Amino acid sequence: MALKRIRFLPSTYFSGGSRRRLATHAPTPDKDCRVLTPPYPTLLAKLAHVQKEYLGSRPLSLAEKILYSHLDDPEKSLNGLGSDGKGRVRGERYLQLKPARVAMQDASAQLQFMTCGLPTSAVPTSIHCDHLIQANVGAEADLKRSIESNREVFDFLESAARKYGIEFWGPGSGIIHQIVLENYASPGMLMLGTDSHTPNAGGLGCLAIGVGGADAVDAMTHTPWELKAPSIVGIHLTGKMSGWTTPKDLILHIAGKLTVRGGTGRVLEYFGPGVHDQSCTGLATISNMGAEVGATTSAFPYTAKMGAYLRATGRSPVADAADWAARQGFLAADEGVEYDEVIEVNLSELEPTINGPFTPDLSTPLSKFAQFVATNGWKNEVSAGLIGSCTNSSYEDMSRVTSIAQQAKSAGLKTKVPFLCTPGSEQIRATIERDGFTEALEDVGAVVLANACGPCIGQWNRAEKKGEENAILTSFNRNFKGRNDANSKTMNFLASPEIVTAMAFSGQLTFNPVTDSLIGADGKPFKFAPPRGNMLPSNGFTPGNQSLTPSPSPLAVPETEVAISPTSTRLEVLAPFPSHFKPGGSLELPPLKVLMRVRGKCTTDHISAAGPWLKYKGHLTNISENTLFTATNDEGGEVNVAFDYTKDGEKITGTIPEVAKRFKSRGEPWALVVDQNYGEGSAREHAAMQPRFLGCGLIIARSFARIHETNLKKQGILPLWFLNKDDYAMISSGDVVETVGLEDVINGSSDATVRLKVTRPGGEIVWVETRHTMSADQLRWLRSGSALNYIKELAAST
Ligand code: MIC
Ligand code: SF4
Repeated sequence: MALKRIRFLPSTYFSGGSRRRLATHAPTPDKDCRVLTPPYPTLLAKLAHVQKEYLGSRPLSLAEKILYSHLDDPEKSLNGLGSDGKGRVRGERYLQLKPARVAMQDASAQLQFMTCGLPTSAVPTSIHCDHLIQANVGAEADLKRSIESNREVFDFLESAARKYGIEFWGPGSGIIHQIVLENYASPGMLMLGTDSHTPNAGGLGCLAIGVGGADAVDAMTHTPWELKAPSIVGIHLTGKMSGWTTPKDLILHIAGKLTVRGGTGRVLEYFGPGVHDQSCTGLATISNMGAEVGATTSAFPYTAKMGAYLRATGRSPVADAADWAARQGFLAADEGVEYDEVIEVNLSELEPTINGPFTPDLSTPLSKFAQFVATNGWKNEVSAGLIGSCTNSSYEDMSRVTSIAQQAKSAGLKTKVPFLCTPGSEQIRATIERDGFTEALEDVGAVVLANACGPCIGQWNRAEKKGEENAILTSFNRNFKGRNDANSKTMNFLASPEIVTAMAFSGQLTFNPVTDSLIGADGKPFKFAPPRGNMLPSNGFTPGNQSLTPSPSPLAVPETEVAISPTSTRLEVLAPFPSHFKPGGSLELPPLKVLMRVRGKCTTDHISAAGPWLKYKGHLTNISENTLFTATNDEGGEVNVAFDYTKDGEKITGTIPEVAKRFKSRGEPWALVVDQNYGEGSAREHAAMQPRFLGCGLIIARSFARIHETNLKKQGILPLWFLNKDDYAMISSGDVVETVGLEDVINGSSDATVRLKVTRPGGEIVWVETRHTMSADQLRWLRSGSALNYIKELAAST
């Protein structure tokens, strides 16, 4: 008998007045740590085996230790290396890994997992409802409205979680990365999350990697998950931070140095005395934003402060086990390890930093920011300050921000502009409320939003400044055009929560709280003292509304009905993508017509916009209506314009999704030509699924961002890199592209390359040389039409 589906809505959640005040503040209970503690002896034994058989005595980085101890069958990944340790792994070998945990945000991998027909997830898994809560007036009303308007999706996610034995964190429980840090991350563990900021769990010494949903499905189905062994950049931290400088400033500074492409294919591994001074949550901020430089992830050695955080969050047994593993040398790099590059940062010299607008790597030290604003001729005006998000909503952040608010209050000041605060989790919300921070912030004008992503991902019903150029300051991690309020003229400057808060009291973009004064209510100059705070609450954390915490390791309830209405506009069963190849036919792609040449920055936000569109994440047909619609066409420079050509060569202009749909309706597969770092930003898998759904088979780029490139491969799109970047301009819309050599590559010929035969509308033919990055398995996905098709074929043949 099918179980009745549960309608999700924790009614107790809404009791109370305009400010939720809980009557009691019970301490956060101890967790059952049996599943949460990594099997350190097993991991160490695997590592010892790998070293003995394949690596010799070469000193290892921390990231390598964690990766190698999670290898599936070491022979498959490292064969031929030799026990003398000769032979390069980094940047060359594909590692077949067994991640220990998966976290999914909203509707991400569930639909794909469902099509595999397995009864339960192979590894502990959690679902987090955080991206769909729209910020409007404040936590309570916003949450209530968002639960109503997204009920169908939340019901779907809750029932999928129940069916497959997945821990379900419903709306209001918090943001995926904060919850993972508070509950699941542990030192030395390898985990995946369907979100690019999954590396946030690095704050606890976990090697946490952001992936698309199809990669998560690998881990959930016990299929080895493949990663090209990253190269390792060492970041050596010396000196001490002081005053206004925070971990956020460190990563803003590093983003400026490395740029949005500098981390691609690399792990950023921090070492040196400066690591041990940072709080666990401060390290989480740093690793969270490693995503902004495209890093695979960031790694930190185990520190005493990580142990303290584990104990404060009810995980003493995990801390004890990690203390032991650290004594065995597992949780830090070996002495004498060679990094591929070393970046030196003296924390004593670091100053508060502001990055933006429109890209997270445009980095300006605070002392030079006023000049930067003047040079650009921007209005000296901040129009809103936003703090929180998964990047910066720790207890420490909130306590330091509160110290600024309290100073302002005693000077009789209130924030001059809307000041919005997003707690990262229910535990943080409840703890900062208990400790009086919420009241202190509200007293000076803050609006506390629901524990969710909210304005960070465009879920911000912002009434002011529509269509107007304006500047906001946020403690978020991304600042692409239109991301927060759908206004492409809103400039989002990223800074520490402390700087955002101080500037919200000034309302001026050129205000420097380190040196400048404001005028207090008494008419006298008032200058902020540097913020102060506590890493952890002295009275412990309080969990808040415990009905939002799922019971640990739930058993799968296979008879649960996961209903998807055929008339739903929000959810749609996924139909497999057909293979590009005919059975027994050629293994070259069919001829593909070029849809457009995309100019410049094209992030996953450009390919599949967020905000209101997120509600269609479970419905591929509907969400595909936004495909590439903020991308710029290099032929003419217009946004959301593509061309179709009649047989007589007449040019018909349409929006990008319109023209793509026309190609699809004519059964014409198509290709895209794109610029540098295509698919930068998020793990948003739709940015790969939508083009594939509309008929895309090939994307040729000057370069790709890592997660997106893998997502394309998973969905059966071939990503190729121009060997000569200038060839980008040689291919135009309407040209027909044919692959030559793909068949040899698929057949395993080791030195084969893929060339492109480009036939222009007039019949002229040009050749373009490319480079591919496809592993043997990835070629199998391409052949099958998608990785999921391949997993199903494998399952059917065994
Ligand atoms: C983001 O910060 O861009 C997101 C929204 O969290 C994305 C996830 C998504 O787009 O589904 C991410 O970081 O991967
Ligand atoms: Fe949510 Fe923003 Fe964090 Fe992405 S970056 S998970 S949207 S809070």
